[in-house]
Amino acid sequence: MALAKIVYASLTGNTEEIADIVAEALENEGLEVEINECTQVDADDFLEADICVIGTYTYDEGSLPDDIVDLYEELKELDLSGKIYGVVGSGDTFYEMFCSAVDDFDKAFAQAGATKGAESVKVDLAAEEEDIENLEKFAKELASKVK
Ligand code: FMN
Repeated sequence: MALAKIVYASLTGNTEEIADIVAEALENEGLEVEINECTQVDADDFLEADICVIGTYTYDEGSLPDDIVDLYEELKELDLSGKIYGVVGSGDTFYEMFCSAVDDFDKAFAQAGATKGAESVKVDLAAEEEDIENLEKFAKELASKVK
């Protein structure tokens, strides 16, 4: 069975909830899913996975969350060729750099040689019905790449 690994950073719970939605949707596609908060894992844990997913919020003026910076730096140095990746996250459209951390991780995975399996999903604060549909579609697309 293919393994999907989801790693997330979340301060107030929105991204954690988004990661949980993706996890459930991937399980429904028949994948084995491991989900961890970013301080509990190292980037090279992605080497065991077939599908690599990052969930991140965005902080001050488009910064990465402090908790996920180390993982970001490690990720860029890995060789993830042959892996499928996707990135999701929460931000706030009030800010100019809406969900820019999602784009940063998109570039980091590409730099590591992984293949993008689905367009990133950016959520304004907490996921609502339409976001949940987008996240489920995201998961389906990722799963279709390893079947
Ligand atoms: N969201 C953005 O999209 N871009 C930003 O630059 C940004 N800066 C923020 C700065 C501060 C001080 C705070 C409190 C929030 C900021 N946000 C920004 C919004 C958070 O990303 C948003 O609240 C998100 O839902 C938090 O996710 P979490 O619940 O998983 O922690």
